Amino acid sequence: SKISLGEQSAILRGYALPIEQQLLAEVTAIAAQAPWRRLQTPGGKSMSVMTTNSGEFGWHSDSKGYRYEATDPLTAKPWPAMPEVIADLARNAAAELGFSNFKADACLVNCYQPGAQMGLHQDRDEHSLSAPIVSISLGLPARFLWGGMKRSDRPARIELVHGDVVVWGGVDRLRFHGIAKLAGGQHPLLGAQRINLTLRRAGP
Ligand code: MD3
Ligand code: FE
Repeated sequence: SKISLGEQSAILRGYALPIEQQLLAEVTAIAAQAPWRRLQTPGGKSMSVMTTNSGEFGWHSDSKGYRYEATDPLTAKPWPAMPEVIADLARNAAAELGFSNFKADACLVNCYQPGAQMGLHQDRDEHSLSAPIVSISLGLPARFLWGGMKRSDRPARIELVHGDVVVWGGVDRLRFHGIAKLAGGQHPLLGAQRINLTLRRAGP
C-alpha cells in the first residue's frame, strides 16, 4: 500500500519484502568489503549508528566535515559496487512516485542497535537536490521523525517497519528528518538491529 507523506513523498509498505533475503545478503557482502564504522561528526562526537556505503560515492563525516567520497577512507579502496538488485528496487520505487529513470550513485547503509538514533537534520550534501531519495528499512521497527522546513517545526512520528520503502522528492527533499532512539527487541531475520539503506544521487 502507498501511504502519502506529502506531494511527492510516500511510504510503500512492504515493497522490499519480496527480495528481503537478497538485500540482507548484499548488506553482508558490502560490510565484508567496507567494514561498519562509527563516523565522527565535525564537532568531534561519535555517531550512534554504524555506517558503510556502496556505489560510486559514499557518505563520510569527520573533523573536516560532511561529504561524499569516491574512496573509502578506512580501506583506501573504492566503495563496493552498488548491487543491481538495490539499484533496481530504488529505480522502481522512485517511478511509483513519478520520478522516472532514478539512477542512484550512492547507497548509504546505516545500522541501528537499541539506543541508537539520528537527530533532526536535512540532507544537503548532494550535488543536485532535484533527484529523489529512496530509503529501505530492514529489521527492528523505528519511529521516523518527519519535520518541516525549519529545525524548530515539530516533527510527525511515523513507524517504519521491515520491508518498508520510502520515497522523498520535490518540495519534501529538504525537510528536516531523523530517527528516534531505537527501542530494544528481536527481529526474526536481523536480531536486535535495524538496517536502513538510503539511495541517493550524490554526483552530477
Ligand atoms: C526525508 N537516514 O542517513 S531514512 C540519513 O533511517 C537518514 O537511517 C534515516 O536520514 C535512516 O541521512 C532516515 C532516509 C531519509 C533520507 C533523506 C530524506 C529521509 C529523508 C530527505 C528528506 C526527507
Ligand atoms: Fe537524512
